[in-house]
Order: sequence, then C-alpha cells, then structure tokens
Amino acid sequence: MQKEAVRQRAWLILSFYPTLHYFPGVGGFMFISDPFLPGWQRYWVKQCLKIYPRKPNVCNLDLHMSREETTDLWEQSREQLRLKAPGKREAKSLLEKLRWVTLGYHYNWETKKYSPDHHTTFPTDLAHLSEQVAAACGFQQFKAEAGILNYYHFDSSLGIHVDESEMDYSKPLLSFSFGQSAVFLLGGLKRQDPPLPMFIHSGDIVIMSDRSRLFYHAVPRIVPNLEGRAVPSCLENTPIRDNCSADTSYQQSDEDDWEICMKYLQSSRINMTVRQVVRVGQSFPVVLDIEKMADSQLYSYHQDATEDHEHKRQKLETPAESP
Ligand SMILES: O=C(O)CCC(=O)C(=O)O
Ligand SMILES: [Mn+2]
Repeated sequence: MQKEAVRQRAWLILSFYPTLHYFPGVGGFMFISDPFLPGWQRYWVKQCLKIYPRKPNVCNLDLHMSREETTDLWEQSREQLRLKAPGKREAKSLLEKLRWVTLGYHYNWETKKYSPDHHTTFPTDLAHLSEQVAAACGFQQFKAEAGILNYYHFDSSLGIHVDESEMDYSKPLLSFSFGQSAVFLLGGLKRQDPPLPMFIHSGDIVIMSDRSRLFYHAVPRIVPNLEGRAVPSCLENTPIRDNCSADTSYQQSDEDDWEICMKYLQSSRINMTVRQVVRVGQSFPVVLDIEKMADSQLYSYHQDATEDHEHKRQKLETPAESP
C-alpha cells in the first residue's frame, strides 16, 4: 500500500487504510467502503450522466437509434426528468433507458472482444482516479484502458459472469458504485462455487485482483439505500472548495444539474468498471476469423423488468460470459 499515492490527490480519495477490507481465503478481492471526500461522489455521478454518455463513447441506445438522436442524452432528458413525479408511471426519458456506456477500448458485446480498431480516448479524470486507487492497492503500473459503465434501476440485475476478455489478468478490475445499493454475489473460479453475498453501497470501491480476478460474480438485486432516504446522505454533501480550487479538471456541478442527478438516483445505481486490456509491450492478436454469437450478448448480460420474473431467474442461473 502506498500511503503517499492515496494522499497526493485529496480531492479523489480519503485515506482508506481503516476501510480497506481484505477477504481471507478470497485471494486479491478488496473492498473499500466509500473513501470519497465529502461532495466528490457527485462529481462522478454527473460525469456518468452528463459527460460520459456523449460521443465518441458508445452506449446501448446507439444500437437502435441514430447518432443525432443519441448525441446528447442529458439535454434531451433533463426537463423530462426534472418534471417527473415520484411513483407515477410516465414515459421513460432517454437517460432512464441508458443501460451501458463503453469507454476507451469499446467492448464488443457480440464477439466478446476488444479491438484496436474500436478505441477512443479514455477519460483522463477516470483514468487518474483508477490509477490512484490501483497504485494505493499495490498495482503501480495499472493503465485504465477500457470502461464499462452500468446503469441500474430497481428492476435491473446483472447475470453471473467472469470478466475475461482482457489480455492481462495480472491487472485488477476496479469497480466504483454510486446511488442506490446492490446485492453483489462473489462466487469462485467455478460457476457452481457457492457465492459470498455482500451489499455494495454508494461510494464503495471493489477490486478484483490476483485469484479473484477471474471469479464469477453477479448483481441479482438493486435495493434502496439502508438509510431509508431518497438518496444516500453521502451524495448530498457539496464539494469542499478549498481542496479542489487548484484542480482544473473539476467542473463545479451547478445546482440545476444536481437536481436532475438526484432525481435519477432516487431509483438508480451507477457502476463504473475500469480495466487494463493489454499487457505492457503486448499487442492485440491478429484475428482471422471472428466467431459471431447467434444471439446478442446484450440480452443475457443486462436484464431488466421487461422480462418476466421466471425468465429472469433462469437467466441468473445461466452463465452469461462478459468481458
Ligand atoms: O455492478 C456491479 O457492481 C458489477 C459490474 C460488473 O461486474 C461488470 O460490469 O462486469
Ligand atoms: Mn463483472
């Protein structure tokens, strides 16, 4: 653990010595309970809703909508979200239809591969956060090269899978969560290994490294935050200006934007997973014959309430390979 690496950028992370949990017998799995300084979870939520869904990043809506229609999901949804009455059945805004966004090397859900031909610049702020967290956990040379952002609602789940499309398993998989809570199941190397259930709350960071890098895992349920508030209190803090005044990458969330984010988070959870794809000095293998899946991977990976309950349960019992 590099104490200095954690302290260098106080705006990102509180010292997480007291909150870094290792799981004995679960090699390389680490859990950091909300290490973010007050107000900084807001920054990442706003990036995930307003900035990262923009082009050239890729999202699920691109599969059946034109580029013009998906150019600025935030602008197209903000008024609709702002006016939304809680608990009323209303048409969903585009932001509420967002299920995933890919960053950097864009994961191909059909081939289950990354490709050097489909790569855009990885966001520098998220790369920095990831590299700081990785370094503090003992992974000095981690390079944030691909990201999958998952957007969940109370009726969403993520099927059992292993993230194995990356080419360097010696590098950890980092996962950051915001908003409502989740039940996370950590299995083992074999699909039938009994899972360890745990809650993931807003601000928590999960690191899967070493042996646990290739463990099966799933998110069977999104649950309301345990405080019983509309959004967890850690999201209600405003950033401490003194800590960030020198930081040019920080954009102050204005209150209007935050009102929209809060509305969204009342029934949602956002998860950012960050991966290193290529080993240093390694290049992508030349692919001569790409096997296409008969069914889109999208369908088995991201599940929501449009499927009936029984179907969903069966899906959770079916391995859904993922990156
Ligand atoms: O939402 C989570 O906590 C897990 C996400 C995940 O496993 C993935 O994107 O591969
Ligand atoms: Mn995963």
